[in-house]
Amino acid sequence: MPTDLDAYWMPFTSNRQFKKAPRLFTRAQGMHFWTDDGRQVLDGIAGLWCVNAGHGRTKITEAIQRQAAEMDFCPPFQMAHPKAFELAAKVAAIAPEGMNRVFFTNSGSESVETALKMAIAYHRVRGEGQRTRLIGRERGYHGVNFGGISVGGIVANRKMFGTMLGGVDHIRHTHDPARNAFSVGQPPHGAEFADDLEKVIALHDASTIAAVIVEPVAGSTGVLIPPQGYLQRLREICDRHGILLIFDEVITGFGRTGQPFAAQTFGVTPDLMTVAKGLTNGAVPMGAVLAKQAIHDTFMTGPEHLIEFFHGYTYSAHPLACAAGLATLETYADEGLLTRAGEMAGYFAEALHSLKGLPGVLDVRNVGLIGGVELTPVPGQPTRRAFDVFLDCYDKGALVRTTGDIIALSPPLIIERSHIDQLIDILGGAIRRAA
Ligand code: PXG
Ligand code: PLP
Repeated sequence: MPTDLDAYWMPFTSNRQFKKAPRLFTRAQGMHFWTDDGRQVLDGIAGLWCVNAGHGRTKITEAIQRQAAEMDFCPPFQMAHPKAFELAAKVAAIAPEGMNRVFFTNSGSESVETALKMAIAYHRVRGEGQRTRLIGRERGYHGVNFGGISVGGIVANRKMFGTMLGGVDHIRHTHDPARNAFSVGQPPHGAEFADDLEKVIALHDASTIAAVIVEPVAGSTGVLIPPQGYLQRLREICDRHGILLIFDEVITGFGRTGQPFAAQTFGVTPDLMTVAKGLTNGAVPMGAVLAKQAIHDTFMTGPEHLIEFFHGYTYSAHPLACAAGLATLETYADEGLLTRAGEMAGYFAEALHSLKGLPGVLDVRNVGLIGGVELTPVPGQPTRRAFDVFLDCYDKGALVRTTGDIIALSPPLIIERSHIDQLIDILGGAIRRAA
């Protein structure tokens, strides 16, 4: 245990509570973390929805080590290194049809900012510079930078930070427990929530709107699965009005829902897609925006010596990240991990839904290897019950994630049935004790 815990201001953490009883991991392998006092903890959330191939994968570790020794850094503006092109091509190869242009960032938040800017600039390049509005969704999470919190719909992430971006509006979320509680997989009711977009378009006029951004499955805000037909309807409305559709696949990308991307699982292709997390198995920070070729090509006009898109990061396509990404995609391919969530989904769903009927369980929802369990809040103390469950699970040897009074599960895609049994057993016990 470090002696001085003061200097580190922890992100999205109850700092004072944490520092009174710190939870430290010092080692990770496969499905597990180990605490500083040597306890093994089953990873129920793939680190933070990112370690899809499990921890400590030798191929990835060695690729990073080799790259660090060979070339630590390469400027990404007006210069490049081979692995950046190789990784972009490999990502494009598993992406939905036609989404074959890849812009690298360093996180999901940066991917979101990049995609929003790309959408607005795209319309301007095509002579529709008045299309500047961005439409998000209630309960959306798109990272923590200003664009992302503006289109995002989580009040706590917004209210402290002033007026944010102008020209942003929101459509309603799709959570409808009255009709859809305990749905297995995609809930049957709610395709019509997409029609909210028509209302927003009628209000602002389509000619002012650049893009709509949604998570195919809302993760951070408590695992909201898209109702059957909902994403299709959003796609149709966007097409009808010349509005770009952005899928934020930071959580759903790289196999989480049973296909490489949720766009493929749900059969709806967006125009732009943001990814991060699973791109490098969490081993080195990296994100990306995938664009339809036509969008990319629209920028490729004018004199060839001019920069086409005034945007980029010092660490875009960082060599260590590219090396990690290539080794990660190889690992996914070698082990069939990009479709494994589909194979495990049935067993996972059955185990998860066995929690129905436990005291305080309001809803259970799932898709692929994503699970959500919504609990009744302790009266007057929202988030308390889920946080108690989180602490209890950690004590008993399982890492889960909470948001509000919802428990989220998103285990590494290498998970075996025995791990699922253990995870649900520990979670069920904690829910009982928290009742
Ligand atoms: N978009 C989506 C859909 C996300 O889920 C981001 C953007 C931002 O990514 P970065 O890499 O900037 O964090 C995310 C991140 C949770 C949790 O427990 C989820 C995220 C991050 C931290 C915690 O739900 N998602
Ligand atoms: N701030 C300053 C002063 C900079 O010079 C730069 C990059 O050169 C940045 C911020 C942006 O940093 P990054 O490219 O890592 O996002």
